[in-house]
Amino acid sequence: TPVTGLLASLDLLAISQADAVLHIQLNRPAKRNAISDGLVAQIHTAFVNLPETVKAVVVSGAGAHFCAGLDLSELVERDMKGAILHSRSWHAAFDAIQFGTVPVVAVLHGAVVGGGLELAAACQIRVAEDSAYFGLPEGQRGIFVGGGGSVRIPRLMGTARMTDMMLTGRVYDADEGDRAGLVQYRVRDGEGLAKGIALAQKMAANSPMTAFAVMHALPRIVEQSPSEGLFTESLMAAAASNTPEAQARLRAFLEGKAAKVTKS
Ligand code: 1HE
Repeated sequence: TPVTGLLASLDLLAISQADAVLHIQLNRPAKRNAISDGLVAQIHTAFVNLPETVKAVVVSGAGAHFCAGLDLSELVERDMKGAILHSRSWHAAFDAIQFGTVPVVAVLHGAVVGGGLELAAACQIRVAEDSAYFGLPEGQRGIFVGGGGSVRIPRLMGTARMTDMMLTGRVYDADEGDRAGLVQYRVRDGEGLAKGIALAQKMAANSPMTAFAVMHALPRIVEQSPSEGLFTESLMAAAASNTPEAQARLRAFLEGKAAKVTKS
């Protein structure tokens, strides 16, 4: 169903909602979904204004590619302050994804390059179709990542692999990206959206407190010393289990009313 209100007026994003899952599609196919200043602003607006009925989001790209990265036609010479603020506007938008209200699945096909890979890296789950490929052409363009890539991408694939991609222009195909840790799921062409929606539906059915803990506590615990991390974990565990929803879910399992853990 089309979304009404503020989100409906975002012309660079096509937005629709089915039950608790919102689908946000980058919608500049003629420019291979290159991220202009306007698109960064709309991504930020969308993620800080998600309706309360939304419990998970799927992000995909219209046309033959997920995203060609920074809109190079807007790469004007800026003074130091302006350039930093430009990069910070990307950080704000992608932080609104990573540390937002609900988990996000990126469905990747075709080019996932530069800022497109930075965007994908801010999402919790990445699904790659056969056609997906990953590159960081900033090296060829004479620039550097500015959308959080140097923080997020090494945490997925390791510093050595990212260094190689940036210095040699190496491009990873979907299987290589999978093996390197860039994505969690690999599907055939045309199957990404259905997979992304199915995963989003599973995530939407979780306790909101669990989703919150995984999104907001886990990445921070990973940054802490083991001693601080263990203590933060205990605090988060205590907060999560002391909710009526957790109590009801535990009771349901003990009464044989909840699903068991099974293979696939
Ligand atoms: C663009 C952009 C763009 C396409 N900015 N206009 N990103 C890059 O260095 C990637 C540059 N793009 C490409 O390598 C290719 O376009 C693709 C592999 C993504 C797609 O190829 P293809 O053959 O399907 O399309 P195309 O013919 O190259 O492009 C179609 C149109 O989109 C064309 O414009 P037209 O007016 O001639 O039709 C292209 O100019 C335009 N287009 N990509 C502007 N990126 C916060 S820092 C982040 C830093 C970065 O992201 S650097 C990496 C930038």
